[in-house]
Amino acid sequence: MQKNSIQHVDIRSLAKERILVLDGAMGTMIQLYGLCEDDFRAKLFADIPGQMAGNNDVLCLTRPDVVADIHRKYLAAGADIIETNSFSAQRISMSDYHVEDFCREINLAAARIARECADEYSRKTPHKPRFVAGSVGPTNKTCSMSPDVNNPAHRALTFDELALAYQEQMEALLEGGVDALLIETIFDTLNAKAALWAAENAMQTIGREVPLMMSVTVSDKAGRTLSGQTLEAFLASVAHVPLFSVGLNCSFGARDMKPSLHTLAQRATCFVSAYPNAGLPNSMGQYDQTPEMMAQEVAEFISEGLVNIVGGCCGTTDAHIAALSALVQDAVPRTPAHASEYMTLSGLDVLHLTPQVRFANVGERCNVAGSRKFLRLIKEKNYDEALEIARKQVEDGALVIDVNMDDGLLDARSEMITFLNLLAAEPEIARVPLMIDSSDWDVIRAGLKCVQGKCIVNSISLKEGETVFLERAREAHRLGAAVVVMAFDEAGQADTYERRIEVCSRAYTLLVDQVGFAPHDIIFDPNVLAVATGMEEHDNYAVDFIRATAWIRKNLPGAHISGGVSNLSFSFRGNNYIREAMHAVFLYHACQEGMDMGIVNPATVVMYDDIPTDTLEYIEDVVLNRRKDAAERLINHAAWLKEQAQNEGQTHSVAGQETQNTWRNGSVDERLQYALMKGIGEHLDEDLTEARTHYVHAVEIIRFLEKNTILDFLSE
Ligand code: THG
Repeated sequence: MQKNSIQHVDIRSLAKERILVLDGAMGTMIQLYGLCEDDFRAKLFADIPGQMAGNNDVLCLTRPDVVADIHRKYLAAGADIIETNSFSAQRISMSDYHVEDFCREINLAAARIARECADEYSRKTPHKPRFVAGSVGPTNKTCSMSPDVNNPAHRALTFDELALAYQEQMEALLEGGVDALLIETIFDTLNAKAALWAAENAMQTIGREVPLMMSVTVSDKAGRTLSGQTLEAFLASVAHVPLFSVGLNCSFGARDMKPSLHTLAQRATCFVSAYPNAGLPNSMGQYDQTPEMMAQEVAEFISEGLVNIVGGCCGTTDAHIAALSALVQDAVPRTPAHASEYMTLSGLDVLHLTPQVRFANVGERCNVAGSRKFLRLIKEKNYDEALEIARKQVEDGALVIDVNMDDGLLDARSEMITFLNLLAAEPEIARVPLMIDSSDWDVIRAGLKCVQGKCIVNSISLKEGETVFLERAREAHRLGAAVVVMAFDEAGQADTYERRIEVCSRAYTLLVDQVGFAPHDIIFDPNVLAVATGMEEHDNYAVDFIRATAWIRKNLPGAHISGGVSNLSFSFRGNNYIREAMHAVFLYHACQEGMDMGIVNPATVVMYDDIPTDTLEYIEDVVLNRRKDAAERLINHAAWLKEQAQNEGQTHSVAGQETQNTWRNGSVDERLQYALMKGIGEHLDEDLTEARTHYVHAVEIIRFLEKNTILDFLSE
């Protein structure tokens, strides 16, 4: 282990004892020195085109004296932790100034300057050791939003590109001797996940582990990030990494930060930091909150037990930090929250799978192998309508959406990326977590690298042996996902009770003991296989699944159980009523034994309690394998039901994918209002054509919608 610092105190144990003070703004202080283009440029960048002034990080190379002077001012003001002057020093941002090839040098210098100053003060005040946090900013590009309004699937930056840029920066910071890495001003969680990925790589390469700190900036008073996530959703997305601290910076000053800080303080299992701006910027874009005013607001953070680390962001100077240092004397630090014992997933919103959520339904319809319509739409590249399938599932109550692009005629990887990127731009869909479904690991990996939320991988298994299983499990974990484990091993698919529990318990031990998976992030799929196929050896499939479910619940604590429920009824294709009734019966029994998740059609309308007694008996005979001739009897009964329905001139066909939505039954005005509110484009052509016949001028349609839709919306 490399030893750069003179102090032997661990920042982690210190944070347990007292509230630590982080420094203030670097940029604000730099401005006070009145530097000009020549200061930024010096001899080193004489030949670089464009302007260099404003590129603060290069000062580590061209005016290290100024950077050191600022560090010393913050240390003298009482900062326990100073941040390196490296906020934008990765090649993505530095290429704006044509100095991307200097990133390593800038970061090395940034770390060394800060290290030297911190050590100097640690020697001066041995009772108060000082630390250096390597500053890692968000870059000027985002991984989960499109910069092109005409092409929402476009990304200016990929996860891999960003992770490489961050890794280069972080390796240099670590080599230069930082005590921690601070990933800050996070506005896009996917960028932040790339930073965490890079941090692990960098620490591995350099051979030194340091505490990781993260700080988010919220963009609105509702406490969401710019990329739309709530803070709880954000926490779920980064929960795979044991952080030293998580917190808030920048934003709208301390007062406005408080509600969000409450959320973090309540949930975060690590330390919490807050370093706000000096209030809101005035009309000149300057921050004029005095140190006293700011300290008054931050004092509330402390008295309410919300923080472990405080400091300043834009507009703060050493005077502000001195005021904060005075505040934390004898103050009591916040106690970290207990870790949740439940699976927590996220899209834009968080999903806690507590026991109150008795069954989490995963929408099965965005699957090219499971829906002819979805396959056709993807083949036609009609993504608008493909997205409608996702939207409808969310409207129908799906808590998670499964996405599968495995089809011989499709480029599954590229379709997965396109669809997930498009989905990210639809807040009503993107609010739910995603299940990334493929038999090709490359497709799953690519999918995970497109999504800011905490996803589920569907799936991994022991089919190709332990090495591949562990490799994929580790990668899924590092990318922050929960996993579905199919009951498969080297010998094939587990299709008996004994084989199912054998494979699942082996996988559980490997995941928990060797990969470090939390048991609640493991979902077993003990294989829902088709029954009533005419093959006797299939008759006990559902019974064995249900028995295995009970065993897993009891013996593999914390793990969840899921399955592809529609597989069960493949032999009744074409008879949706019987299929849905079979699913209801299967779920009724499996959920009693602990199945708590399932890939299903969320539009299902058949309820267990509504199935007529005779039909129920035929179906339970099949599902529970109660008699030898069960399948034959159900087939006959199904045929009889169909005949009856036809005679009555009505069908039992249920609200499946192809069925008209009820909102389509309204007047044309109502339909247009609904489409506008929900952003549904599918029927616009026909509806607008119809509306044109009701109004003299086209603009009247807009006036009507403006008036009614907005009012309806506000009164909701
Ligand atoms: N376990 C896990 N993942 C899975 C499955 C599983 N993913 C895929 C599949 N199995 C679950 N999803 C579906 C989706 C649709 C259907 C079945 C399973 C289905 N579709 C209709 C059919 O084939 O008859 C298609 C109807 C249409 O075209 O609209 O039944 O087991 N972990």
